[in-house]
Amino acid sequence: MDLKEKILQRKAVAGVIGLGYVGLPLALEFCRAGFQVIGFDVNINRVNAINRGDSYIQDISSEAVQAALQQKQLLASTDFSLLKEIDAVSICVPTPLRKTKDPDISYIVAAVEQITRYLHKGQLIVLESTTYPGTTDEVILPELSKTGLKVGEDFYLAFSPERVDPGNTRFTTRNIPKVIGGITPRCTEMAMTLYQQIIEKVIPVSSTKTAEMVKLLENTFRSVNIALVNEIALMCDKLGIDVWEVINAAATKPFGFMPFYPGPGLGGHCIPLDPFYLAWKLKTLNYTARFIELAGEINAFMPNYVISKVAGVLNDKERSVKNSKILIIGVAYKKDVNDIRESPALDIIRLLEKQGARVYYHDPYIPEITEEGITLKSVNLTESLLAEMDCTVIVTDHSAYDYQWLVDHSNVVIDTRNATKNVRDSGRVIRKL
Ligand code: SAJ
Repeated sequence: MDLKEKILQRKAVAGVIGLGYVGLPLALEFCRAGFQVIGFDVNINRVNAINRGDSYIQDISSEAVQAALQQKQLLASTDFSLLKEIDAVSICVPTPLRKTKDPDISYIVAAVEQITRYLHKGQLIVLESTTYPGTTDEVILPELSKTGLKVGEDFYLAFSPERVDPGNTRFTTRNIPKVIGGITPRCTEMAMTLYQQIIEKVIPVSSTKTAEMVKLLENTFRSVNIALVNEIALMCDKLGIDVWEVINAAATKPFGFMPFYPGPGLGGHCIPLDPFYLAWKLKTLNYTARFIELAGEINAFMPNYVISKVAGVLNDKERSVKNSKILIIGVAYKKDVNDIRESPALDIIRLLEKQGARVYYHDPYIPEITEEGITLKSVNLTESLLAEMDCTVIVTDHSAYDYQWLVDHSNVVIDTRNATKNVRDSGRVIRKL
């Protein structure tokens, strides 16, 4: 029976390498569609948690994992030799940046080395991790072809960008359209057949490079537009204009405009990093991606701008940053998520501590921070604590906060997210970005 038939008849065994915020939801969608699924991860704690029925991913309930286990459809393992049982494998591993802002595709390479060891006829491999255009056909294909098996005939290879938006309950793996580009048309067709079993809308494109570029356009679009609105915020500050009022009024335009909002900086494991995969690739082709570089500079400057606001309000009270008590409200990289990766709050804390401030933070999702040089625990948020603080800085506007209460009991508030837009004036100083 050929792979297509196996997929249609649910006889294909699906594999997912990398059981994080992309891989685990994907694995469960394959289970829900009736496939046998083996999830691979190098982290034994994650593997054991899944096999115990415990979810460590915010958007996935433990009950959903238990249901898949009870149906005997899901097995997690660190044993990559089980790849010999797999008919279709999706690679969902991290693609971070090195400190030099160069891509780190070592996780992809490690996964592909394992796949190559067990590659067999009729297998489909789909890379989902965000990477620079050319990774699939310049790095992965040569490795797999060392086996002597022929792509498009003996095995199939495609790229399909992950589009998971952490914390988004409206758009999930199942209903987010999936772009797919194969090395050959048959590769595209096989990958389409697989993903059509679990995702409502699947969009073919003409090559793996095209599919890789689609994702980078999506996230570069965000990074550049966020940087633009951050610069508009800097201009409005100089002009004495409320940037939030400007954006909300501009957003009444029913066409040709999409609102983005200024903030304390750019966080997360996608937007600050993905565009630099594209910039790096173009550098190898002697081209400078100027928008990406400029957006990176402006977004990276925003934590410094927040510090200047803190210094300004303290100065008005004839206090220095040094030895002042500063409370950071919300440290996750965006509202209502429990992820602190690349969060601008980390830069703000480091900059304040460097200037001798005594920094405290509260975040309902992040009990402690143990990032480079920062070891802090989330404080107990009380009226007396707020009264003790020289300045309260709202960095991440989690929905859980009562912003009226926060403002009423703080001495002075710096609001980097317009979270206090509905707060009744209690005479407290509120500085907005
Ligand atoms: N941010 C702003 N202003 C904005 C929007 C975001 O300052 O107007 C900040 C956020 O606070 C955060 C960073 O930018 O620190 C990134 O925010 P994001 O809304 O882009 O959220 P992410 O990083 O979770 O991006 C994901 C991406 N999903 C994938 O890469 C598959 C992105 O493509 C989605 O568009 C985005 O979620 C989304 O729409 O929420």
